[in-house]
Amino acid sequence: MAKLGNGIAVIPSARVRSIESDYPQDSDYRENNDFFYLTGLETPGASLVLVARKDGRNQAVLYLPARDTVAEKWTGPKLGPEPEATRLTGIEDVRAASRAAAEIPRYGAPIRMESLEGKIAALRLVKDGDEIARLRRAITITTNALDQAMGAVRPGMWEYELEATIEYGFRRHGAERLGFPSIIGSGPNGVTLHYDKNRRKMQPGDLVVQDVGAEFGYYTADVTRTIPVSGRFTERQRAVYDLVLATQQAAIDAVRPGTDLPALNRVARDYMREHSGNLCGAATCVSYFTHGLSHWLGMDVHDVGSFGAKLQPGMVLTVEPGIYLPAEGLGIRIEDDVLVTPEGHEILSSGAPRKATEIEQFMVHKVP
Ligand SMILES: [Mn+2]
Repeated sequence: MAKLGNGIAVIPSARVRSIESDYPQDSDYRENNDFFYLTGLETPGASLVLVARKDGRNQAVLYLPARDTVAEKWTGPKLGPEPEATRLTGIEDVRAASRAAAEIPRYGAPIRMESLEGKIAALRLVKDGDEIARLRRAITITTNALDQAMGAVRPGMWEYELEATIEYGFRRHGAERLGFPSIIGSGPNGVTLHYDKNRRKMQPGDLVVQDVGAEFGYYTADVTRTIPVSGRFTERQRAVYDLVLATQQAAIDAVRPGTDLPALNRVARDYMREHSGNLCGAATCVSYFTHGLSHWLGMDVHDVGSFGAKLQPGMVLTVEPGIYLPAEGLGIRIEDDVLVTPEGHEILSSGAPRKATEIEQFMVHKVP
């Protein structure tokens, strides 16, 4: 309401997708993030109306579709415009959605229209305790699944088998869905940043890039671990891996209130440039670090919020340097999820080992 000042916001819920006409990944309903952020509800056909007035007589109205007993025989009970909705949301004024079209124009004559996206994005950028608890849960589910994957991976396994192992771990521990399609890129597929076909048979000596995230309570993790399929890095793989890891650590060390994502990106690239030696040939390895270092993380994997915003406690970002050498079929990315705290930062995804020796120790007893 404070961000609106004087105006009316209409936030519709998401529509139900059709498996025939939309070809969704799956047929479940996922709520519009901004609607969920403001209401905590999953209700197709609903709208939230916020009316902010200069005199402070603010109004919040939740429009919910009437219950349909015939439809409920197929898809189960739904929340209707009744007192239960007030109890769940804290919104006193709940009305039937059939009234919305006639009533919304009466809240006031619009002088100009603008998108609400930026205003809600600014709110979503700084997470509260409940949001951070959801993120922690999503991230713990993800790192546990990556630990399982480390125990399961072996030469001869297909990428999709490793994908299935990880996603089984997600679902088994309560994740509602994936935050994004799982990237399981072995050998040469590791250099394709968003490779998600996952159809190659993994070979002895390969590395496999696993970039995955469980979604829990509408918040998603985004963690990448690159591991040797045979359980040990080659000397060459280890040298490149250690540079990516040290670059990531330099950037993570710089995360604190007051800095920003462009500054962290510079820290990472400066570090990698200075420590490349001749590891990547004539050019420095920065030439093969072909994506950004960080993005915001939250309800969306690439969460909303201004890229240039100054870091403050409660923001959550990824730190994910990589080096991709197509000529060698060698791709390495390490990605962690980092919470900005008053003192500096906390790595939320430290449940999955990152150091090469820790990964090898973890795998040594599990790989035949
Ligand atoms: Mn990411």
